[in-house]
Amino acid sequence: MAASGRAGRSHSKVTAGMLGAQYEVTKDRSIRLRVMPEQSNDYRVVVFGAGGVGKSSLVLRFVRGTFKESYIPTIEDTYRQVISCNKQVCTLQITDTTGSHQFPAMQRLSISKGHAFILVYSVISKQSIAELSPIWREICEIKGDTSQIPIMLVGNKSDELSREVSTALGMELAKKWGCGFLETSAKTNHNVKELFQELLQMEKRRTMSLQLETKKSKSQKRKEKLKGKCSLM
Ligand SMILES: Nc1nc2c(ncn2[C@@H]2O[C@H](COP(=O)(O)OP(=O)(O)OP(=O)(O)O)[C@@H](O)[C@H]2O)c(=O)[nH]1
Ligand SMILES: [Mg+2]
Repeated sequence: MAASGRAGRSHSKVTAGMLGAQYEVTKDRSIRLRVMPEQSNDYRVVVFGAGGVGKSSLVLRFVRGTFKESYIPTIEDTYRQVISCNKQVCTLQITDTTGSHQFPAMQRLSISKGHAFILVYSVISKQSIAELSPIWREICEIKGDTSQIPIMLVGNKSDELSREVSTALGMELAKKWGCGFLETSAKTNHNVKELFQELLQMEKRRTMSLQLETKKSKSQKRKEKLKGKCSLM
């Protein structure tokens, strides 16, 4: 797919994260976008939500096990984890998006390429739950039938005491949208792994798990067999 520029004049190529897209800067300095073919053993999860609700914190807590009090707004980042899919090794690609609403074209592309979605609001901001509605509408518009798509609604910052959004309100919205629901805290690591586990379990077309089911080698099997037969004297 060529957005602009002429064929055969490519200068440099940059691969754009989970989208599998390549941007080519041509000699006349125009940018050409190429969407690469699907990588069948990739599973793409996209995280959406308003600025500052804790999208990056949740992803970093899950991927690296870390948490920072400081706030650096994101443009777009992609992280990769190896997981098990249909008893094979597969790559879980997590795209952490911007909360700034400045790049609607990027948002649409992320939705069309995404297999599953995490919609995050902050329990200390009523505004942040309201800001998810346009994203939800866009997912419905682009994907059509959302009943087959794993989607989790997430109320983050559950460790905070100054709540504006009750658990009941979050659950009600999730029921209305027909998606999963959890309250999390990236800060205290509450429900973070569970969030990704639940999302993968919602996928009906593949059997996915965060745990790798590796095949045991012959010598490992023999060792285990021997262990079973031995007893301590
Ligand atoms: N108390 C508390 N603070 C959190 C939690 N998660 C994130 N934060 C803080 O909230 C601020 C924003 O977090 P980010 O993860 O950068 O938010 P974001 O949604 O990625 O923001 P954008 O990239 O701008 O869209 C940071 O100061 C975090 O330390 C949480 O679970 N509890
Ligand atoms: Mg961020």
